Amino acid sequence: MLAEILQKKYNKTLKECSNEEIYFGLLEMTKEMAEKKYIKDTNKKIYYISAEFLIGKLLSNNLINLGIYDEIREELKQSGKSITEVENIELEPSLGNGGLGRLAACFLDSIASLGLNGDGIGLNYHFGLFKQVFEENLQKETINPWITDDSWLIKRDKSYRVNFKDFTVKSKLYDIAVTGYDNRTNWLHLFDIETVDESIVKDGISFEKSDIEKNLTLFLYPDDSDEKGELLRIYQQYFMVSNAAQMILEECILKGSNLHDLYDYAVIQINDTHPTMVIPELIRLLMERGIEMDEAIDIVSKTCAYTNHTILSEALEKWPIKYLKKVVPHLLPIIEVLDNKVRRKFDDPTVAIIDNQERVHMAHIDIHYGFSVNGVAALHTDILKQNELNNFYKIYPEKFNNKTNGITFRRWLLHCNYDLAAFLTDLIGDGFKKDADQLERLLDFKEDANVLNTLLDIKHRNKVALKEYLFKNQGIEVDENSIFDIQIKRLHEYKRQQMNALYIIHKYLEIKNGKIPTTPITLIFGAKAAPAYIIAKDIIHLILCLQELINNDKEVNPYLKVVMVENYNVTLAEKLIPACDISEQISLASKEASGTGNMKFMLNGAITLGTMDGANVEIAELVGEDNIYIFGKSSEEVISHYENRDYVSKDYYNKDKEIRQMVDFIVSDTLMKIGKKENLERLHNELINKDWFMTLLDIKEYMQKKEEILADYEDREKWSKMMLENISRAGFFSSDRTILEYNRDIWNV
Ligand code: GL7
Repeated sequence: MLAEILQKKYNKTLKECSNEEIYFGLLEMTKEMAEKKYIKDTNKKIYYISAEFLIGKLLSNNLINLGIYDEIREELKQSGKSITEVENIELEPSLGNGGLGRLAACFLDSIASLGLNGDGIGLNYHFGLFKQVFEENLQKETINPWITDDSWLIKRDKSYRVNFKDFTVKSKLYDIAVTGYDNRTNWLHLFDIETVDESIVKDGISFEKSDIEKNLTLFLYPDDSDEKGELLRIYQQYFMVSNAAQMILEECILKGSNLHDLYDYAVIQINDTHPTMVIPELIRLLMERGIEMDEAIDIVSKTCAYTNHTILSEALEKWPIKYLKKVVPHLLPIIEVLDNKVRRKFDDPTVAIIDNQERVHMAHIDIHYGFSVNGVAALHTDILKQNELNNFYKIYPEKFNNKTNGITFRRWLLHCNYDLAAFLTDLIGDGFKKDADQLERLLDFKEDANVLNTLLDIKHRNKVALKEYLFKNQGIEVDENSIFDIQIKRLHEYKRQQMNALYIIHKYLEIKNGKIPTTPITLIFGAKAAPAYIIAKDIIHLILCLQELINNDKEVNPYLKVVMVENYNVTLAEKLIPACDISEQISLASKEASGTGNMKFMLNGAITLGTMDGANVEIAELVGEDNIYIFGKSSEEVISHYENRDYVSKDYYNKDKEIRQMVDFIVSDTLMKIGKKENLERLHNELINKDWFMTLLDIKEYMQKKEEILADYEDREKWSKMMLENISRAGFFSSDRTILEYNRDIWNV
């Protein structure tokens, strides 16, 4: 079939075609096949509204889900072509930031793969988050264009008017097909406007923030450190939800809803607080269509459900009323009524929607006027109930529920680790592809030396593949016979990349003093820092300086290597995860709501070194303490330190020589020669005088555990058994399981 398409499109045989031509041929073919699998149904539909969808490249994923990956791979091979090289042509859509956006993408995949009727709704950011480049050991941001003339985007003949205070815009809709694994197609709806002007972006990622008609969908999370930036985010959010609300009502009416029964036709999942304005917007639209306010509120409350993804207060949005007045004054009377109702019912200012500083707490709207509130891992949901949202939990215990996150095994096993998937299929059949729990069958081979050795072999091959990829794409050299210790995730102090960096300093000094590791270690990082997050960028600077120092020191580099990959994204994750030995999940307990990288690593046979935080807790329960390396203070201890304000990092610094040595190395002559004084001094000072995420509290235990896991790596048999345990128990983290739970407890479609 591919051959025919290429013949028609280019008048060439497969052999004669370039990788680019093959890619565009496959794109056309896949889009057509996907569209045919769309089922127009009249039943209730899930609408997953999210500011981010970190979907990654789509070609292989779609070929797998349409059941033709192996066939195409073979066909290409016959003609001397490689699917991996064809894949390289595709640009990764840059529509997300981190775990929250990747989760949304996994969820869409599972919804379609389970045959459920459900679409995603978001925005079509032209330049995405940003593209990270390193210059002088610093992160610089540039645009990340990903939209080309011929892409996965399908332009639809659909448009809505969205009214802001001073002007109106007309939206236009693009769809991306979401193919289910051996199942139906759903859609990811991305809204945009025609007037966006890419040429206004100058000098990295700066642009005039007040010209909304030109900049509305340029970037995801534009810098909001000033008023114009905050206003732009409100414009974006309202644009997203107004389109969503209009589309949902239109679709429901077409299916036969009289709007009084909206919740029989639609359920809306609000992914974090960015889409919260959909609640007042829907109320407004229902009132415009003649429904009384009280009833409209009731209808919308029965239609909307909210997921909380973090307890970090910086991420719980609170919009000043004065800004909302400048952008969407028509929502304010509704928000005020919602607030009044709450105030009349509950004599507790902490649950009010509008606070005494005239700010609107978006999460409070969701909790009062949605029917479900869920956290994303067991520990996180407990913390919401018992601490962060305790006052709400006391009012609405029935609304709170947990939905532990998951990942799609199509992308994070079948696609990214083809050899492992093939080996598992030989061993236990292919039932696990649809029923992830069947991975447990692998446990029957726990004592089988051949199987254990093959797991080690596959890991080795993946390390070689990563080595080649990094060399070819980033000019980085690594040793496939070293231990690959990997930390890849957004850069944030709570994730504590700085703790890992301090450990590197410790190792470096040890080696300098003649203590040589048995097996060389390669520490790999990948992380973007938010452009306005100064300390996060200083941490990147520290890691890059250590990379330069260590990789150029002949005394040290045979045993220790530091690699920070540039512009970490889904594509890189797909190469890094299958090659990983040690998975770093070292957040300060209580702060990582779930984490999903931890699950991807486990599934691919990496061993976790982590704290009892987020979903690590559930991983530990599943694999047992012999198959995971846990350290650090518990979430209770951490929360009590915050409540009593009794953590003083300086005390840890003063009382421990080893800690002092590592921390002070940041401002040593050795490092200052390589790095920037201002950045290194600021970070040094932050660690000693603030250390808000308690690096120094856990670092000694971390170092101890790391020595333990590194030593255990030497026992290849023991290690391979741990790998097998981890892979076998990963079934629970399939997003199919998560989505079945959402559907059972929340959506009921
Ligand atoms: C996050 C959490 O930090 C992360 O722990 C979680 O796995 C993810 C998906 O639920 O959501 N919250 C958040 O704001 N981002 C996340 O990745 C960006």
